[in-house]
Amino acid sequence: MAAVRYELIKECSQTKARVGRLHTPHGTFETPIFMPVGTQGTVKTMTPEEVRDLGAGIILSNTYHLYLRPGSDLVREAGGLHRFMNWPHGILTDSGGYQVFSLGPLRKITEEGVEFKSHIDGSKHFFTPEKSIQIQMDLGADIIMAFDECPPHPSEYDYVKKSLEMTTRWAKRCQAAHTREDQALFGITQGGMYADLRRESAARLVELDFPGYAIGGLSVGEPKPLMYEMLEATVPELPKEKARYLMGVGSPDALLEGVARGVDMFDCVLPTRVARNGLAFTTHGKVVIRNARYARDFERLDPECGCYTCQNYSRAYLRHLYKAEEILVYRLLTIHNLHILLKMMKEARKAIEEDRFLQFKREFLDKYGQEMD
Ligand code: PRF
Ligand code: ZN
Repeated sequence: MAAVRYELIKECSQTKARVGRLHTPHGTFETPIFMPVGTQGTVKTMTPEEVRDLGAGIILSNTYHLYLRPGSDLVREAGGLHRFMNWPHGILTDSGGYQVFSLGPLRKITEEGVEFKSHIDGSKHFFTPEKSIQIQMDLGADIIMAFDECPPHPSEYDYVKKSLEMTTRWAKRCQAAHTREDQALFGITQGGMYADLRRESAARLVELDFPGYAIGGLSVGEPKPLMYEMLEATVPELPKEKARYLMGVGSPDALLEGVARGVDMFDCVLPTRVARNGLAFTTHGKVVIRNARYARDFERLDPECGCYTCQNYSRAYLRHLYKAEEILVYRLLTIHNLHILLKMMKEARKAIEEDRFLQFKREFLDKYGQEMD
């Protein structure tokens, strides 16, 4: 039996939304799912038990960061990332492609791979598809990702076409290098903001028969309606019986729009990163806690939220902590943002199962508000 298997449970009658189960060696998770990000082998400010108690089943970590520090050989020596970080549930590692490409002038791309300079000490490194897979085998995540190129936005048609062709060749090299049977290697579709290239990228990858497919190259600065259009071009090319993963998307509205278009998995640093900048996602939209209007606001952060933070602390107190740079506030807002997203996804799954997802999405977004970018 394959290490990771997607089981389709129920389809929405009005949208492409679906409920499924993702079976992995470290547990079975109901989809659609949001995966909190633990870039450096920790979901910042949270213990693994806290992340688990918030309802997360699988988290994402990064090849690029763990390779540079502490080193993937060290993590392997520790018994793999699950044991090293004390997280016995699901882990997905990103291939490093996206992180390396985000380095801008610090990197150089060729057919063989990508040369880059460490953001930590400036040392030179070379990632190839084979190297990314070797590192991800050392880290030992349940799901690992192919090494891809994510073109910047905007990019010319010809560049994106050549890029996706190279990403396809790299995907094949990743498959050849991957030998661990207790891990699943997912392919990553690209294609920029061109619907025909999106379809082509997906079709080429489907020929390679991956156990799951990611949709990469989105949420790179394009307006949300354009991202939704690209999802609509990609998803129909992907097989129904495999999991679909939209990389780097985590705002509440984009999650629901992604689910409506047939996406099963999401990850994003957004909820945890903005929490550390004093921003909370609430049922009624964003709350910027440092705002002077909350100075004497003794209401709960979100009266409709049942999280630890909202049960115990006022906006005024959270604002005070933030202004005083007290580290507790980063934890409290991280708890809240993760709770809101994980609970929203749980409710979305229930709504799909009861075939009222469209109504659920409409009601949620009416309250929360739509964002165009
Ligand atoms: N490729 C990889 N990781 C990613 C992306 C991608 O295109 C994105 C795009 N938003 C986020 N993370 N490998
Ligand atoms: Zn809350």
